[in-house]
Amino acid sequence: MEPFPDLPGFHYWPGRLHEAAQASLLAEIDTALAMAPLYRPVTPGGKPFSVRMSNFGALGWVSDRAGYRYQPTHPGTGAPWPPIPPVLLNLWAELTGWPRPPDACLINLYREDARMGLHQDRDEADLCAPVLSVSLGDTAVFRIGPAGKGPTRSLKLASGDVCALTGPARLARHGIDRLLAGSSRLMPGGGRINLTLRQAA
Ligand code: MD6
Ligand code: FE
Repeated sequence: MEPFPDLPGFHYWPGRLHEAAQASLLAEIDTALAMAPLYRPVTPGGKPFSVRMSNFGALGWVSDRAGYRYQPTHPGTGAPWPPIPPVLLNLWAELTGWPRPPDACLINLYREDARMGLHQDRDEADLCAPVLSVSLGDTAVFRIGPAGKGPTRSLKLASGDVCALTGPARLARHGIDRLLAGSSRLMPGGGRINLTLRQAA
């Protein structure tokens, strides 16, 4: 569905992953994170993100004093990122219909007080390819508005919800205002994981 008629290209599939699928995806993420540990990046200005990050795929999104970019290895371990789980590749193919598979999947972990400022996803080579987002764990207040001037509005993203920025909404400004702590029991200790699948190269 397109929840905002004035933001065509922003697609939303509430509850797309059922509970058992969420739990098995979380288990796959936990296994992969043992090889590619979550870390706290800094902005180019040197400010730590409140979110912790890692990646799946041939390329991973990183940020440090040198800027934002995609790179093939984990900045801490120097090892390649783990492969993107097949369930996510299948979801991409089914929901986006894009002819190429994603080569990057950013993993964002939010604990209770983490948030993500309004931004555009524009570090990818082809800004026509969609970005697909999967949410697990606590519900988040997601904010989205047009690429240029124009009002933002919010939408709650719950565990199992999937959304996509495509076509005219590909460069929409978006971010996470806050989590609704305790809204899901999926993750031990609470918190939220967001996965964003992209075609980076
Ligand atoms: C988040 N999401 O949900 C942050 N980016 O934690 C994003 O930054 C995002 O949801 C591109 C497309 C969809 C998204
Ligand atoms: Fe984003």
